[in-house]
Amino acid sequence: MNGITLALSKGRIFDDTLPLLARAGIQVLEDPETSRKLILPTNRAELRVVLVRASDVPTYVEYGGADVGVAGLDVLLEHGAAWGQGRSGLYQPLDLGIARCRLSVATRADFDYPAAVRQGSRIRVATKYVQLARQHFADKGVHVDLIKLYGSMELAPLTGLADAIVDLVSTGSTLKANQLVEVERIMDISARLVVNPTSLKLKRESLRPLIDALGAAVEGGS
Ligand code: PRT
Ligand code: MG
Repeated sequence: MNGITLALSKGRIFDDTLPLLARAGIQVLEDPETSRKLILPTNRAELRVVLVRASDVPTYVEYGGADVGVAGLDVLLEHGAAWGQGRSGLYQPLDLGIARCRLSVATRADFDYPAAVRQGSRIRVATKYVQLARQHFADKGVHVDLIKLYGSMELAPLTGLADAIVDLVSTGSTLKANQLVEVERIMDISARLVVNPTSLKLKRESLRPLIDALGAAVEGGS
């Protein structure tokens, strides 16, 4: 593949990346919400966008299915932790400052999380982010049983599946609508640009200007 392939996920990553691309002079020529295509052309003949699941972006970029991608720090850290030594073979040149949220612990209002932590109780935690949750509670010296879920984490404390969840929060309205409270903030999250290191070497002449233009778009924005 001679041109550059950029991996994005549909939804907030795509929506928040578009304005940055626009500031870099790049337009995606098809709307993923109406098109069924998974490969979208841009106004730059050498640049195409592929649509993948948010959690598949690091995998695509790592194995060279895409040269560059945009992924949440949550996805990158969880992927890197699973990969080993807390890092993957991805070059991470830019914090794009988009799709901002935080990774937090939430419980039912009637669950006394500080007391459970203080007493050294074993807490059942449901999450999509098993690696990040394991690290967080290990650092705190809290004993947890982790339950892996793929979605609707908010349901777990309401049904008695778990005492707590580790999930992303942005406005807090999802937690509120489900009568859950955020009891601990684990880390701030934003989306990052990730680049395949081999692509950067072999396609430096086209990749470097793209990275620089996106960097300038981030600086110029806000
Ligand atoms: O849906 P799919 O399984 O394919 O992937 P995904 O859910 O990971 O994708 P997507 O598009 O939902 O999220 C992509 C990235 O956006 C995440 O990896 C985060 O880095 C970032 N992001 C930013 C968020 C949020 N904000 C966010 N609020 N991702 C998810 N949420 C969810 C959260 O999980 C919870 O269910 O929104 C809900 C809470 O939102 P509030 O506003 O009610 O607090
Ligand atoms: Mg989603």
